[in-house]
Amino acid sequence: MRIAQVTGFLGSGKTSFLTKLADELIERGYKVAVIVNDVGHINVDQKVMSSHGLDVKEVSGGCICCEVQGTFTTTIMNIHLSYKPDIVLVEPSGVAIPWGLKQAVAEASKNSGLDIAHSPIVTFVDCATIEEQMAIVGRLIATQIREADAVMINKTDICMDEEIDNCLSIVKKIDANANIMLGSAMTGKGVKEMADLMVNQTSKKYDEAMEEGRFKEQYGGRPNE
Ligand SMILES: Nc1nc2c(ncn2[C@@H]2O[C@H](COP(=O)(O)OP(=O)(O)O)[C@@H](O)[C@H]2O)c(=O)[nH]1
Ligand SMILES: [Mg+2]
Repeated sequence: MRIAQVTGFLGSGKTSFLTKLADELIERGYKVAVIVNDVGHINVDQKVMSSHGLDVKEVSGGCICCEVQGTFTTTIMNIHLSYKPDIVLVEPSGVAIPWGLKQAVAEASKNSGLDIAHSPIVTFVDCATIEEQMAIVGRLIATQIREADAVMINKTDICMDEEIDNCLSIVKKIDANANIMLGSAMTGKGVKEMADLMVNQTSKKYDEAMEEGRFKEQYGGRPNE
């Protein structure tokens, strides 16, 4: 079983894109399940995805990466037992960071005894609003970009070439080596590319010492401290 997780701020297009991605993977013959993690009360994403006939499980009560690892393991076990998917797509809350997500999967893998492969973590960026978002939640977005295995610049369908170039340079300034894809959940641009990535590659291994060092550098302490 494979787990494919995305990050990206609220509204960047994760749900819209994952719905298209799931269709593509199903077309390729994979059995797909979806886990959404919502910190709010009404889970819109789950409704959208269920309406596409996807098997959606919800993990609520906090962010997957810091508070609900126990629940996450149970959910993954249950999905495995009841549905036996090839790929589980996970959309965490908008504040999740890749380090936490990798840790959650590593824990789930250890606790469940399941052999879980981890697809590259893709961070979604909203090309149309990146500038405003950087001004407000810049540090979070920078962390999401820096720790991701790949970055999807989404909503390119509504952006001019200059806006796309500007977004590219913002992302490259944060991580010069970022593996960047351009996409649109609206037109389906980038869906096949992301499906290839999810199916054929694995996430860089989670390295606690390195990640902690990096976290300290950025935030001056460890998470939950
Ligand atoms: N034009 C355009 N709108 C998009 C695209 N992806 C998502 N949206 C819209 O952006 C809003 C937020 O999308 P959603 O998938 O819910 O974002 P999430 O919060 O990251 O899951 C919705 O109104 C979507 O219809 C895209 O590629 N192009
Ligand atoms: Mg969503």
